[in-house]
Amino acid sequence: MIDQEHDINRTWSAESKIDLYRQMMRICRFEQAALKHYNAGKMAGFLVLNIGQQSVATGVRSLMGPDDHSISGWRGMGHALAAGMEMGPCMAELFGKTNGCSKGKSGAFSFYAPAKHHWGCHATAAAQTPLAAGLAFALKQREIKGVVFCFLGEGSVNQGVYHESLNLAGLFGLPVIYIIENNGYAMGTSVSRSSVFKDCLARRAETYGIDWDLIGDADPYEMRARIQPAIDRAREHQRPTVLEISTYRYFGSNVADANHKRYRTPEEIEEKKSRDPMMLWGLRLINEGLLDEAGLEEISRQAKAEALAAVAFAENGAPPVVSDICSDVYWETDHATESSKIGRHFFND
Ligand SMILES: Cc1ncc(C[n+]2csc(CCOP(=O)(O)OP(=O)(O)O)c2C)c(N)n1
Repeated sequence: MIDQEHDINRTWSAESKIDLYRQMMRICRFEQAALKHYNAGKMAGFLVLNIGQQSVATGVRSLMGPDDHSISGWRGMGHALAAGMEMGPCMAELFGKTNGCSKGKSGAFSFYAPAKHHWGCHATAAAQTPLAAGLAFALKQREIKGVVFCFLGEGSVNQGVYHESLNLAGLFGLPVIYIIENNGYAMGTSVSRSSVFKDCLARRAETYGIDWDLIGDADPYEMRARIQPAIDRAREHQRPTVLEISTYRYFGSNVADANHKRYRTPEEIEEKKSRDPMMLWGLRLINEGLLDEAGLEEISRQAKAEALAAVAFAENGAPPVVSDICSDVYWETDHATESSKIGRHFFND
């Protein structure tokens, strides 16, 4: 079947197709603004950009339903924005301001939005994978037909905790989909120098009795048609899946990665940019008669204006005060529950 004629794409509305482009552009403009202000010394710590990979976060999000959840690794700003987090509180978080989404205490690694079913970006490689299994376990226990989407980089698949998570997901039958975003490099190490399974990391799932697939990031129709069976498997049969999506980041591992044009060539980066998924999707929308050049330009302009407003929101925020340093860190210290009083939070029954 041609991917475009897959049921999931035949029922995909024109507005949602345009929205996919809008979301990719929003991530791009947000991150460009963040980069500018990082370079101006407005932020501390890491800045980990998603630009180049936006079709993955947004393509997956376009398939998610109201009972579904997402969680991501350190390259997670795109997933958080795709989940519906507002740019202002996200930018303020990067600026370390109290109007940030986590009150400016942690930067991009605290882009959490539980109300939007997004369970944060996790800086420790693969730390999100057992959490995703736990979320999926909770859905199953509560008999909710939701799916947990867990994003991780290809460098994280060699962490032991990922394999423990796959084992439990396979054993317990958990509705979780692990999405390996294979951008070719973990920091400065190429996948061929870090993994024995060079051509297909997802295939390791077979060892755990878990289905898998290998997908490209350039054609949202194909991506959606290939992800949907994993969603059906999770929703209807409580079975996990591992999907590997080939993608590419244009910037370094983080913005302080000054050597990123040494471990890969500038020509390689330019070649990938010439097939940029967001650009290709824009052309596709024009070919399908859903937008014209001016329409694409307007979406870009709006995203840029939103990012600029987010910077102003961040600039106007107040810095944290020392007396708040311990608040909002542990839920228990801010909520005087019975278990908090006796100092025991687990195994109380
Ligand atoms: C347990 C652990 N070891 C080392 C690091 C340092 N570290 C930060 S990012 C990174 C590479 C991550 O690569 P990948 O999972 O492929 O994600 P990508 O950066 O490509 O999105 C490493 C090793 C870490 N965060 N956690």
